[in-house]
Amino acid sequence: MGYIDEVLERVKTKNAAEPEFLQAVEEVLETIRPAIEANEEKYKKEALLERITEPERVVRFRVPWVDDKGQVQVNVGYRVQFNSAIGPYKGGLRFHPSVNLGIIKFLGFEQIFKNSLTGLPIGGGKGGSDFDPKGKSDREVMAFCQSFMTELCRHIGPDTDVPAGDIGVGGREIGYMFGQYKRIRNAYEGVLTGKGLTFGGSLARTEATGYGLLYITEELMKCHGESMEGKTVVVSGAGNVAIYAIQKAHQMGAKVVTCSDSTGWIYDSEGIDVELLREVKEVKRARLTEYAAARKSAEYHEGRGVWQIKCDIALPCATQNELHLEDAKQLVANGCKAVCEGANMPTTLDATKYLQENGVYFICGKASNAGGVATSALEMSQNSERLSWTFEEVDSKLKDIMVNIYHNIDDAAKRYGKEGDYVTGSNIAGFEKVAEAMTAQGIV
Ligand code: NDP
Ligand code: 2IT
Repeated sequence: MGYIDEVLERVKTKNAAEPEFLQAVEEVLETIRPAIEANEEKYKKEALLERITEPERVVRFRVPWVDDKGQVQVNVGYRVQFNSAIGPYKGGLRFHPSVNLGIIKFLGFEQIFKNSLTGLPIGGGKGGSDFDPKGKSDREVMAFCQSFMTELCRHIGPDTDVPAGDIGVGGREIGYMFGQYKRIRNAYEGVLTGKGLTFGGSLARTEATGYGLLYITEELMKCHGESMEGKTVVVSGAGNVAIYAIQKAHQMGAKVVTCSDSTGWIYDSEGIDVELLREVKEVKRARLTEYAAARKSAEYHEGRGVWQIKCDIALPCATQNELHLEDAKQLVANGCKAVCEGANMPTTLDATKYLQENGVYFICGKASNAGGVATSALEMSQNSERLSWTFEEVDSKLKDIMVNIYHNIDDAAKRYGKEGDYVTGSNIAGFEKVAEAMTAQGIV
């Protein structure tokens, strides 16, 4: 058995109850095979793959808080500090009832390679809780965030680990957590990103993941002799990533006809009205039924279904494993040309394979959604120099980063004779930098 297969077996045995983590590891290890085989003896002696698949540190803690009825509630908090070879741990916090250690580990593992692809000095980490912000009052959310940070603040710092948002964590939650960190540590520092603009946040961070997704999609299309103009786009999700992906797609002359949330989805033949969507989701925190009620051209459907709509480009922007093999078949049958992931691991492994084998250009999340964390790293730079850059400055850096990522993953795929396989290209390009840094730093 070769080195990769030995490690894969061991990872599967040790983490048998963590299917999402195993899925993420399998995708990376299977595709970096040619890069590993070129240096197999060296990597095996250094146990590089055993080290890269084992988090440097996992913190799990109790989060007690009091609800509006005076009842004490208890949630679980996590921070997985996965790899600090190229910089301080960096990655979001997810608040969602489905959160468990395996999900946070998969996200932390992905983050190592994504952060490497940005070209910026950030390591990989992720955290969160099984707390559900849905239906909670602002006071309850604040009570939870303060309790969560009371424990988390011992483990993070601006040069150690810098969390940010993810599902269920946006500007409101980051604000409450920043306030509590500052109060306990008595330090005004850039320990979180995605902060409000009045207390150290960066312009364009809110938009960055969605905008970055469209910048890389546009570059992909351009390099295949196409433009975004006039394209029909299908988007899933209706949160931070989806909203700004839709906005930028429209600015580029495409028409986005769908979005979805955890209960249903919208088909809007006139194109999604972003301002209305923002009002429903960002301001009212309501369901998409309110969008449909306010707009004649919109149909609301319960359940899932956006991938059945005919499109040129599909952008999954909700959550992991939301695009299955049967969805991939439908997309191919409808003539879809490109799938670029805004969410983390939204496409199952068999769906990915099917899309690639049927000539659909496919860019995986660790490349295509890297604009969010890249802009977080730009927020860290601004905090360090105690200055704020203009929206245009940040946005133009973001665009350069995304275009560079496209060419780096394209080149890496070509170097290993896998032209057009952007999953292999992303994983190899992300891995090479981290592996070199780990080797140089000795056995740690
Ligand atoms: P939000 O919480 O802002 O939005 C998530 C959206 O997906 C919501 O509309 C939510 O529905 C919908 N959704 C549908 N099904 C599910 C489900 N099973 N679990 C959770 N959400 C579901 O999150 P983001 O937009 O920030 O994140 C979306 C994806 O993008 C995630 O995979 C995240 O990891 C990834 N990502 C986020 C980045 C960021 O900067 N925020 C950066 C890079 C990746 P509802 O409205 O009903 O809650
Ligand atoms: O998945 C991700 O890259 C994020 N949720 C953003 C992380 C960050 O640190 O901005």
